Amino acid sequence: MLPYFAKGQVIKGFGRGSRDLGCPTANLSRDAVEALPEDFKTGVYFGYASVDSGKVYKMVMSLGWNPFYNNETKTMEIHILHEFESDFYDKELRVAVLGYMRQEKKFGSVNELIDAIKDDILQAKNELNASEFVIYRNHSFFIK
Ligand code: ADP
Ligand code: RBF
Ligand code: MG
Repeated sequence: MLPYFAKGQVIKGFGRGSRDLGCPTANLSRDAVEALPEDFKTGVYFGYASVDSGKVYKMVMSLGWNPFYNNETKTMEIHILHEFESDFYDKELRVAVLGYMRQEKKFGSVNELIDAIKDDILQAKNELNASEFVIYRNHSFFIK
């Protein structure tokens, strides 16, 4: 199943990523979620992403129903490991999904979720330095 390449528009969610978790996640449009193979596992992944064919950055992705919040729809949410100057709603987001880290969990408190996300980011940063993954930064998928 991996690597998996996806692209779609960035849509509006509930605004919880930045507000509650201190971790903004760019939510991909429904067509991107529907294009996923049926047996594509929900959970937390790492890979690379670009906005509007700009620079390619490391990313972490959460795919699923956000059990902590009991979402009714499946979402594909990408946190890019880069500080952006402004929002990028409606822009085109491209992601190369390269590795699986864990299942989504229903944590007992928002702080446990925040700590888990911090660990995911550290793990992703490390894993993505491996040469087998670094090559994807220059993959033709990211070139307009
Ligand atoms: P929403 O629920 O609408 O997805 P979030 O609180 O999760 O709201 O914030 C996501 C938005 O923040 C993205 O759509 C994007 O426009 C913006 N954003 C800014 N920096 C980042 C980043 N590093 N990674 C992902 N999104 C970011
Ligand atoms: N939501 C969960 O309910 N359980 C999780 O284990 C979980 N892990 C996540 C890991 C990462 C790296 C990210 C970026 C998000 C994760 N989420 C998880 C999704 C989170 O609840 C969601 O991004 C916010 O609710 C904002 O939409
Ligand atoms: Mg979001």
